[in-house]
Amino acid sequence: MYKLYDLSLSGHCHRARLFLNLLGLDYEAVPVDLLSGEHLQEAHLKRNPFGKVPVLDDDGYLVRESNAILVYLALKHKARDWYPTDDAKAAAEIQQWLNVAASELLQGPAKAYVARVFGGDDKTYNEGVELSHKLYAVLDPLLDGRDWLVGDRPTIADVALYSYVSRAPIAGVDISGYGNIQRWLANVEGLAGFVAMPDPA
Ligand SMILES: N[C@@H](CCC(=O)N[C@@H](CS)C(=O)NCC(=O)O)C(=O)O
Repeated sequence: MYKLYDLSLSGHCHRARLFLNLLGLDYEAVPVDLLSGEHLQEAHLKRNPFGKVPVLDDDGYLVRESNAILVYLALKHKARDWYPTDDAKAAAEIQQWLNVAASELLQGPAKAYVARVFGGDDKTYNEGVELSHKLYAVLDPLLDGRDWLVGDRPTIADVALYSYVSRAPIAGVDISGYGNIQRWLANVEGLAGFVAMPDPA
């Protein structure tokens, strides 16, 4: 069975948990206590020298980086609909969104959420909010008339973007003006196997 080294309130970890659940795969979530610095101790640094979660352990083979976990699981389980690598255009579009998840999504929505939930100064939080709106102003029109980011089916692009965008209300980012984004979030939430990210206590 897979082990996922995990932090329940992390959007990166939820990204991995969500896809494991959407594929109906069994896994054990192993919490890593970032507050006590467990991610910087030797045992975790052996799993991920960058000291981050999530890390997927597949019978001793370790996959770090949430987007790499999505790719690994889709290929290993031949989930071609989720990651159609035989379609050059679809694969390129998915890669574009994985890059957005690692850049614009991280710099905006993830930054605002982390500052709100784990504590961050006003400057960091405000930058996160500003860059969230910058991203959403691009994303919303791209979703006009579409149910999914790539093609006409959900793919790992949707999984990669979902977690932090869905946390906008908790991050204090108003998404009421982005109707297409709200509709797309609901589409992901309607998928069989969907699991929500927990709210902070
Ligand atoms: N690029 C990484 C980012 C993961 C990440 O930033 N994880 C955070 C929790 S949300 C973490 O482990 N932070 C610990 C640290 O940076 O020291 C991924 O996609 O997996």
